[in-house]
Amino acid sequence: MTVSPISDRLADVESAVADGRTKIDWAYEHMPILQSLRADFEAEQPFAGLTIGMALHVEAKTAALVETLAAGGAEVAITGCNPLSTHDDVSAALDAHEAITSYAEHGVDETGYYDAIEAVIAHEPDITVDDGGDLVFRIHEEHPELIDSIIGGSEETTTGVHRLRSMDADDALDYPVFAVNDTPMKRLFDNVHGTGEASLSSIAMTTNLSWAGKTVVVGGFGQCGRGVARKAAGQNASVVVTEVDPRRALEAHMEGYEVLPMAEAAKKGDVFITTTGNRDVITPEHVQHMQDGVILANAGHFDVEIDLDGLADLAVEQRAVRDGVREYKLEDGRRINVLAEGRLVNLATPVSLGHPVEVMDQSFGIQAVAVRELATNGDAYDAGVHEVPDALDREVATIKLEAEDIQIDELTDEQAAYLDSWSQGT
Ligand code: RBV
Repeated sequence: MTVSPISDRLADVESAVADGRTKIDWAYEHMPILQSLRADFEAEQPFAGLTIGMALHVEAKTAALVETLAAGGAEVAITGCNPLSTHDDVSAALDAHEAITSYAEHGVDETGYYDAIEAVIAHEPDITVDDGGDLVFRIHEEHPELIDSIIGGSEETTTGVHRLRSMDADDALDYPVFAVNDTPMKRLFDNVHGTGEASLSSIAMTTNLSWAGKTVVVGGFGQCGRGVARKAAGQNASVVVTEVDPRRALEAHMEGYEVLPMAEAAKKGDVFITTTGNRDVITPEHVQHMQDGVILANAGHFDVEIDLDGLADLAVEQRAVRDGVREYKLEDGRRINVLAEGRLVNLATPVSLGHPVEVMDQSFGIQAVAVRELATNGDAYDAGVHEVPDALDREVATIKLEAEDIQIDELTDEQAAYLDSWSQGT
């Protein structure tokens, strides 16, 4: 089915556009990296004549990225990458821009979600920007005829990069895609601080409950898990970590967290937050061990980490107990509360705002330079997953340091020579 842009679907477009505009302006005001890149793009027009198709969480920071690309001459078509993370007013404000079409709408069902992905693809993008990989996968599955004219893509998140690498390993990825997630400027900030802060604040705002004195079980100790664990500990919670990788488990142990298998952690936790990127991290077997009133939340990209079907089978009753909280009542009376339908809690509760502006400025700064690299130098990259060139990561870091007025040292010639030489010992 064809989907029309969001503006055709809202009752009061004008007030939505005004509200969205206010949100975008606030975010952009705090995004010095995008401001700096936008000034360059306005002068150089690197995207003139190009169409960029995007599927990202459509909210204010993302909008600032989209407008930065449009300022560089791009036509942009965008939709969401999760049905619950879209802010309709921001989507409307984007759609009001003459070079931007936004199809994103909050709360669409699965059909509406994929129809909107199709609508973006119908713009025949030269470059794709994904968070989770849906555009790349859909194009490969349903529209392979477009691949020849696609310069390349970029991918925002761990799960998307993981999917792309599997595709690449199967020789099934037919255009180059930059792994934006894997850059230091993204991964060490957005994944750690962004996921940690936004997950905890979304859970706290949704439940109005305190972290202090709680036992928080963190599923997975990757970049996101360590952020969630660190911030929860910082809020005076006791933290338990579950892992499948022996080195990460040891790392969590050495950071001072208790490490347990989920079946054991299930008995102790008050709040469970999954960050693994894998399915079935919390299953009905785990739920059988849980205390009355526990809170289950997922911070991974897809809603597969908590087995909600299994939980529904186990429950004798279900009801909404607060906005964004669903209670599953078990036969023996215990209540299990699931936030945001098991979708990424940092973006998908009714009060979630996504990651803080500062970290998204970094991530989207990398997105912007990655897209610029494709537009200006795309021929240099073969089909497959590519690291973002380190020089681009440094460029974005340098802009940020300048904006923060932080000075650092430079290597002297002698130091540079020393680092390069293998003959200098004692
Ligand atoms: N993320 N986006 C936001 N626009 O508010 N918040 C988080 C936003 C991204 C983040 O970079 C992460 O990799 C991805 O969402 C998970 O879908």
